[in-house]
Amino acid sequence: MTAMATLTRHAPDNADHRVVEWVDTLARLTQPDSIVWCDGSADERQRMLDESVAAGTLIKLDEQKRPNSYLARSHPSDVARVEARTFICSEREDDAGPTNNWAAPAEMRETLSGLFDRCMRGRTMYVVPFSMGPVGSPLARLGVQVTDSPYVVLSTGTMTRMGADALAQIGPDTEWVPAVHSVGAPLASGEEDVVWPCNETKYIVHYPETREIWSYGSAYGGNAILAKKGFALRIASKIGEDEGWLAAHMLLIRATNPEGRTFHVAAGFPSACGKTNFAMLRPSIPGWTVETIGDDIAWMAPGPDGRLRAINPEAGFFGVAPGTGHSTNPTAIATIEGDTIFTNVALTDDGDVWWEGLTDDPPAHLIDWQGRDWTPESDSPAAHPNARFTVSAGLCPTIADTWDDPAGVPIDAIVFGGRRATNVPLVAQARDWEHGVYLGATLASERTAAAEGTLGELRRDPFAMLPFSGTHMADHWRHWLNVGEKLNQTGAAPLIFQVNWFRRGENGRFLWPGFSENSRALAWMTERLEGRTDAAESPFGLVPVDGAIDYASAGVSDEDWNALFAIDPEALSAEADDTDVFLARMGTKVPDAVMRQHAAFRSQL
Ligand code: GTP
Ligand code: SPV
Ligand code: MN
Repeated sequence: MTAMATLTRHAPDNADHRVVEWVDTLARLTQPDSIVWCDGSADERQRMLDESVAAGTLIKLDEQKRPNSYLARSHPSDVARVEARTFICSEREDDAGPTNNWAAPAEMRETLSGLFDRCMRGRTMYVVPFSMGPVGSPLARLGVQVTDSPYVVLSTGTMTRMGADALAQIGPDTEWVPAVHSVGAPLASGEEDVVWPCNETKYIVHYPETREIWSYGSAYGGNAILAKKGFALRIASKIGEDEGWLAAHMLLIRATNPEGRTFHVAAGFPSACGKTNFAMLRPSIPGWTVETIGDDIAWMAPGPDGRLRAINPEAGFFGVAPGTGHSTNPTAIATIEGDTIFTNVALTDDGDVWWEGLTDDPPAHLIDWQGRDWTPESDSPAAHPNARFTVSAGLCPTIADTWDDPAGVPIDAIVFGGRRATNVPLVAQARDWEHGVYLGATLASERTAAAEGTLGELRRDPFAMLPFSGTHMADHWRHWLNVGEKLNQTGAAPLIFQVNWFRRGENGRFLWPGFSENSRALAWMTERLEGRTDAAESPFGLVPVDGAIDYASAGVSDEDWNALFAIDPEALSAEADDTDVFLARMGTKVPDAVMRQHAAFRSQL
């Protein structure tokens, strides 16, 4: 018997033979030293945490200050998603569309076979079965990732339902998404490992038709936790289009008004634009509560009653640390008191963590995210701007008791938002579903540190899905129009809104205080749902009438309030011109409805 065959025999008895054969094939290609089938148990997790500490990949934080928590420091070149190295390899280029990098599948498979050849030598290959969504839910989907990164196994263990229960769901006829990941850093015999192995060459590759993911060279976030953006957005957006449901880069909340009426809201903002914060909103308005269901991804399908029902396919939060503090997001701070893996934050002298925005005053001395001494006089930030925490959703004090309901929750409102210094009002309601799709399709936002690229640059980010669509973006829009039509026929389609917390005044200051005060925009949306308040026409849709939102209690002056809704015809006309260019770039597949809505926008100016 060959060594490899011996290794594969460690597969659990109930493992589906297709999974076993797939693992076997990959083991022959990548030639790891050993194979571990992950069962998702607490013992297994502790063992991997201990091993990672011994290897230097994780630093154990002070047990009193931050129980059962760890710090990881990535390689300085591996700190965010690499959009330029992310590929959608559909059979036809036209199915990937102008917003995605495309390569012919056959060509890409050849490139990847070369890269993956013997790439796990000297390492362990972990086999990581997982369920996106509650195990056994009709809305859940299964996947198996192989990876040579223990950090990625630990992350996937938090972000998904990982282990034996998920594997047991895979029978001979079950669909599952195979995901292959390697850091691309084989070890020669006797070669000492580095703390964060990765490779300068990176490929994050998706084959939407065959529902496969291959990722090489990075261990960071969405590049490597393939269940998340790779599966739950890129592959799922294609599955959703084939099957009639929506995969969305959206948070999910349940809001309860003072009368006890509940509303479910899904909100799509681009990366690092406030989803986690809105998902954990602590309303400033007395009598309101907001509970968390998800902070990044929603899968939404028309339910048996014709209403749109949503699940959070994830099981944890991979949240942005900088800017998260007691005053901005106390719920997140409570969530990460312990049992958290932090990545690229700073280390305090007493074994705790710190990042810009955690406290008003920085500690006098820190070890920065690259392991260097840091003081408030240092001229680079102590934490990387895309530093993150990884923590189980169940630890969030505001988690809704329905967050893992296998049947999902019924959606009342859908919200789009971005970082816009100008033009876009604080809140507006789409006139109907078609107008809402137009608002989502033309969404723009300033670039953040969540991906490599030029910070602050204004770019189109349709549906907050620019880096996450597994299909042609215009097909994505048509699909949303189709789902809306179906909802309008059989049930009630949710109302659609657009928000902007980031409009700026003189000297670049934010006009709106944001965070807890965002509850005022949320309350207005629910009042629109209930038909309790009138709205006024604007080029962006329906906006609050005078007195509908108590902005004075949010500390906002009349002048700033007006500025939050100000219409500058010249600037809007320039924006409409830019939208012309953008829609032309999307090509001939742009639905007529979107063109019609754009013409209507222009005619309003
Ligand atoms: P991904 O996980 O990358 O998809 O991002 P996200 O949308 O969940 O982003 P998150 O909520 O973590 O927010 C990122 C940054 O936005 C943080 O630095 C926050 O401080 C900031 N932010 C969130 N809400 C507001 C707001 O209402 N106003 C302002 N000014 N900043 C905000
Ligand atoms: C995002 O960038 O939108 C994230 C983080 O949620 S990552 O999982 O790295 O994509
Ligand atoms: Mn995200």
